[in-house]
Amino acid sequence: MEGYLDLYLEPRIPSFLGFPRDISRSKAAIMGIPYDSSSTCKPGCRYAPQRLRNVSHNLETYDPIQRIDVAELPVSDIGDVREFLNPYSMVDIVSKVSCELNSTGKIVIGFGGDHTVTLGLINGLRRGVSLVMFDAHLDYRNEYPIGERISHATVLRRLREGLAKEAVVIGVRALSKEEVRDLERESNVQVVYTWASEKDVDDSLSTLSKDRYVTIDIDVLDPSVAPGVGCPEPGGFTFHQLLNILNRVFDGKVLGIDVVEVNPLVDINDITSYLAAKLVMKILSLFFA
Ligand SMILES: [Mn+2]
Repeated sequence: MEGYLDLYLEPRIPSFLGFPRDISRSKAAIMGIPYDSSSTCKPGCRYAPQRLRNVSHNLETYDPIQRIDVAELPVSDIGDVREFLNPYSMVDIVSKVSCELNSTGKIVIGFGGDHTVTLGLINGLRRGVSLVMFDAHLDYRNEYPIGERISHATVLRRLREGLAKEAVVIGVRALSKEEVRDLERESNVQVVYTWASEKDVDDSLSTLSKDRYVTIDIDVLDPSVAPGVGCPEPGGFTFHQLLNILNRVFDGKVLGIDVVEVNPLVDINDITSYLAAKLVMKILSLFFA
């Protein structure tokens, strides 16, 4: 059990907000998963973890709403999981690392990578989490591309095979008719479209149990706000709309969280990396509020 952190992770400098690698005094641990083998539009999100770390040093760390300095929180940045091409080995390794962190009581915070990394992160925590997923897409295909069961377009489908006992998917606005057909047989997945009301969001979240895992595909935001994504989809949230919903998600206990699909190779002036870094800072202040 012990020792996966040393075996499978490489330290990264600079770390996110200068957080130490040592986990002995931290309550949350950030890990990067530079994996984008399943990107079907444009690859490049393997570069996101280090880009987020770099830009984090240009952001103010004081949160005027929670009145805390995020850089002073008990958080570690344990580095990046070594790179893998094969999705099965990636899921296996990420799951071992997230399990080790969880067994020492740490909140796990993952930086993708493409959305496939969520499978490994949750697999290491526990089976049967309540999933809150922010995504423009439903990611509920059975195979995508044909023959590929483990990819960023099948994540929700695979999670529903045991890892997530229920799910609320928020910000959806792009899905196939096959996904809609298959979803009609599902009683434990609720889809909250981008055009839904705040009450719809609250009603859906209120059905979830308290052990939550949150995954944020950054393409849930509007492409004008977050242009650096592989598959931009018009009609998304603003940053503040996302934060507003996240606030309500944190009413329940959150076991872990990830931010995926930031693609620095197609970004403009690092807008999306800055946004994702700021989002992680907001998430940290919610964890420690
Ligand atoms: Mn996704």
